[in-house]
Amino acid sequence: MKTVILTHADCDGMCAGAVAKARFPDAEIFFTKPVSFLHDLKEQKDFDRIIICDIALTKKHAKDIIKMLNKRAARAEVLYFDHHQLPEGITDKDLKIKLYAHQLNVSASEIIYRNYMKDIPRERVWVALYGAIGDYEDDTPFAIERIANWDKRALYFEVSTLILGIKNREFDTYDAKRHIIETLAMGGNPSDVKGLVKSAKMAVTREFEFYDYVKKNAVKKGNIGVIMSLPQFGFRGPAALFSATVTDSPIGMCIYDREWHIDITVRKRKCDIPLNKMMEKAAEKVGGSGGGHPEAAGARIPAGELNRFLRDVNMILEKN
Ligand SMILES: [Mn+2]
Repeated sequence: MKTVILTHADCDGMCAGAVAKARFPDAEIFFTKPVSFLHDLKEQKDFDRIIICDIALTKKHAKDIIKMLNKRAARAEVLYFDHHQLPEGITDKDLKIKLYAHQLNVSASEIIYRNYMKDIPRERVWVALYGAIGDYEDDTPFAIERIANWDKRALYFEVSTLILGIKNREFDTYDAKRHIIETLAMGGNPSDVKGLVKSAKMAVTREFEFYDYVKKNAVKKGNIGVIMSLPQFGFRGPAALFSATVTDSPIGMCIYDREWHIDITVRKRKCDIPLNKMMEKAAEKVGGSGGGHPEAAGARIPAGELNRFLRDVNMILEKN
């Protein structure tokens, strides 16, 4: 069967893709993301088996995507592994495909690994754990139990190599990421990928330098630490977190003011509200959209709406 794996290009997506590739070694790998999922799916016509990992269904495209997947399911085996919140009005039952394995608060890597674990080497669980740690979902019963089977310091070294290593442009291409997935699928580790450890070291050095930059430039807006328009690539999550840390705020945001819209990344230190819900609510109020995970989320809002957006987020924080 001609198989294609459509996955996300972040750590969890790559690891989920590697589990799929371990199960179906001849599969081709394509990267996609929620905003281009519909379009990318249209391109993948000639496959008998379509495996999708770690791709959220967006409010805007969910209905069209589901329609297309259900149609594809007549001719192809469609398997979808995901852990993102479904848009309102959509339920798991709307997907009439061979398998829709969907669970919140569990990494896509864990979900797909649990599905294929009987058919792949036991040690591939490492890949699942890298994905789980990468998405801050290593506190599930499954992940806790499995991490205890191995030297977790070695696991953290490997997952850090992966997460930090792909923050450099050298490894931010789809070809480089495909090579990493192939390595992991065959039983290699991130540190086996030539140049990845060095790349991770460069990234972590920049990350510490970068902390100094955030320390000097972050401002506190109500209960939010804010850092604006970073000069560097690939640090939006840590930047958001550091801006909370240095301003002693419960949450922090890294904000990019673009020409037509504003991109926001948010992280939390101590806050009980799920960040994805918070972003969705506040962003929609100003005509934007938001989402992600409870611990790590983002939003895109129209230009000029930043102050109103921050005020609304502060109101949500105060009410809690
Ligand atoms: Mn994920």
